[in-house]
Amino acid sequence: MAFITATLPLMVGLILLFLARLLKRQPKKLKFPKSLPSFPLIGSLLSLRGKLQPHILFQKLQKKYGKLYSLMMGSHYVVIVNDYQHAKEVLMKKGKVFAGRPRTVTTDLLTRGGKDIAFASYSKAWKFHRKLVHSALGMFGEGISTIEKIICQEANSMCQTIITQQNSLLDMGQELTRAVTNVVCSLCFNSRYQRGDPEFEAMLDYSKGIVDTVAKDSFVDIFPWLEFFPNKDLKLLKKCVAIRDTLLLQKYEEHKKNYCDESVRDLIDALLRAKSNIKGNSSFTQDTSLDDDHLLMTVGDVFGAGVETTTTVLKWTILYLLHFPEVQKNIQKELDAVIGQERYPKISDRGNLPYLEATISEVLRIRPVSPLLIPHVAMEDSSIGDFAIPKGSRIVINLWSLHHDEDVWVNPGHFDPTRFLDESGRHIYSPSASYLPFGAGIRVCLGESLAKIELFLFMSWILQRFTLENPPGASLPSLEGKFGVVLQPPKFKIKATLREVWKSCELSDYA
Ligand code: PLO
Repeated sequence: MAFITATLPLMVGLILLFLARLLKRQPKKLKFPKSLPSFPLIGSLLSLRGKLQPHILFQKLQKKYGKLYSLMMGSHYVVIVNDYQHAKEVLMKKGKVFAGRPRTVTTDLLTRGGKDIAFASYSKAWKFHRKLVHSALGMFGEGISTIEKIICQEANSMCQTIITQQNSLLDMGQELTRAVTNVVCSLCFNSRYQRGDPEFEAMLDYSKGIVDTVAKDSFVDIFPWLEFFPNKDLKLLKKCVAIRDTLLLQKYEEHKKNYCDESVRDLIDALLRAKSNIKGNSSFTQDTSLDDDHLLMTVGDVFGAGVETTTTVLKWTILYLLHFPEVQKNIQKELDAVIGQERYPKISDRGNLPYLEATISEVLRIRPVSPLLIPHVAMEDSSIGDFAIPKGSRIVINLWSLHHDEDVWVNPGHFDPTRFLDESGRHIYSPSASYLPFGAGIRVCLGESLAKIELFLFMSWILQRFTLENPPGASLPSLEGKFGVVLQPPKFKIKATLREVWKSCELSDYA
């Protein structure tokens, strides 16, 4: 009896422990996300009709279906995520599970069936290629000053052009595109374009064609069999991709001819070196190969992404400054106080210009470059929150919803850089986790730091010297974007005037 009394608490404890273990092992009851009505063949198309752009429509549908819901795009099961808790689970916590990419007709055309980085699905080979590009771009990491020099040279050349155009209306889009293109050209091909270069014009042309037709959930991507019917968009995309490929190949051949192991001049050289290292390595496998298609498509990605995204953000920034001249004045006040007129802005000024940094952050919030990111695919059966997600589901992160969430942001539709500043106004801070302009996790934007440096330097160079205004008498350009693979601002012209304080300044040319 005494034995039983003595061991009773121990036994009860053991039984409780056993029960607790058992309960823990019981899988959580998962449910499927609420779904939009869907029909055979057409899927949920009937609920997606109307004039609203997809990111705004998906945001609105939350009211009826909740923050996470599903729909059918033709025969594909798609889950839409509208809040940051679920978004972070997809991108970060379960990043590898959701690292797949869907194959679509248009992206397959652009990337030779997924031989690039951005649109290629997750695989060992993909991981290897991404690492290669990362370190190839990183080789400029030690040479951050090389990048700084390239950007400042382009900023200087752009400012020279603006000076000559002061009395006419200026399409800043063109100038910005050339400046940004030249930065990426230096990094990828060790070359640059002069104003009016026919190759540059051709590049602008094909890139516009690609942006207008690729990866925007067009019908042919939802119903792939449409590929076999006459299709104007697809014809344009094929033509533009062919022009791009000829150009890329030409650069590649030139590089192969002049390649020298000792001096790696740019991304192509770095990839060529990696290629020859791989060949010489006995542990070479299929997963660590780098064939010509992969190399070309990877360069195409870096080049395309480098140009289209940064240019788009710069255009949005200027567009917002036209609408909010007081923000422009504040930035100029800060530039005058920190840099003055004796020298040009440099990277190390970044920490001392919080208002400019806050303005760029706010532009990236209010008009994210990629409002729906690129869709992810579940590589195995999994879950998001309490929802079951079957293998093969496509997951769309609605970044627009995250950045315009009323529960998180005060008056999210309003442009207000000060939301990114602390109370003293002297330090930039992150007011919410519901902010992922570059995505997150293993597929986070490869060019994030380069982009941030470019945005900062170009904007500080321009605003140090010029005031940008809407042409007198003209109505302000719309702030509505056009959805596509990037969210495009409308075309607009501006009047740029050299600032009063600069009229008497003789600053030597940037060398
Ligand atoms: C832009 C047009 C180019 O001609 C080809 C190209 C390559 C990479 C794409 C880019 C385009 C658009 C922006 C993309 C980028 C890869 C990553 C980036 C989609 C289509 C974003 C915003 O995710």
